[in-house]
Amino acid sequence: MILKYNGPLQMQINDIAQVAEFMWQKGWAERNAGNITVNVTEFIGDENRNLPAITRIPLYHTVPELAGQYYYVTSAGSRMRDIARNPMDQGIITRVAAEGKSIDILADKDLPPTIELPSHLLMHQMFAQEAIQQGNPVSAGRRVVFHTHPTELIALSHIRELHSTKAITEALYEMHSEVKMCVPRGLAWVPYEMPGSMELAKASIKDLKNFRFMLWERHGVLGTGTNILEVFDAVDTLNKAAKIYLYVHLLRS
Ligand code: 2HA
Ligand code: ZN
Repeated sequence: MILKYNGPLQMQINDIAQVAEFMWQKGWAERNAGNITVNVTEFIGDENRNLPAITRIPLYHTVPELAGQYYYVTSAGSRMRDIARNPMDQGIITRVAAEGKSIDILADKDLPPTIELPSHLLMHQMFAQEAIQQGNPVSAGRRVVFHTHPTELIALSHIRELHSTKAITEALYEMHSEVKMCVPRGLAWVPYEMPGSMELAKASIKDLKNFRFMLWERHGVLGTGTNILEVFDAVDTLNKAAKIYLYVHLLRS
């Protein structure tokens, strides 16, 4: 059996491809930088629900709340510019198996998922708990985990005076009035942890309830939300404010 690309699922995959293209064009995706996971359960359709597993991958951290949820996941080492060209050649559709102890790769190819998958699933688990608490289905909550390397925001993460959620948020709000409307809760500050580590995931989880976006010191941004294009737009707006910050400080120096 193969995945059937119904309209809604295809549109989700098209949006992911478009965002991957934007990331590359903006210079936020050098080499294999960045990764994306999107909960596509609402779009999978009856025709794909029972696809057999190509491969089963055990999870060290079980995610029982996510059992039966479907995700698009970028593959390990994939380049955003390649995902843009062919998102199903560099990414996979997965389903979390019963009890949340493993994930099944369903389509199209047997590719290893991003090494960030355990940390992304930890975040999706938090979104699921959030949705369940509010009496909503898991897939109706935040669906997107998006990680990228926006140059100017990373540059700002080197400035010591900006090393707090309050300081970085206020600096960006002051630079560009649009940011407050687009990211009303602000940008959470996360001190340096090794890329890809569970320490980084755990440090991020702490603020994920209250914040949708976070700045990882000397590394990049993590964005979450319901729609990947909106998540991208918010990161783009944050990075524009960071760019203005750098211009203003250049002009003043
Ligand atoms: O997946 O950006 O932080 C590549 C990365 C790791
Ligand atoms: Zn990264």
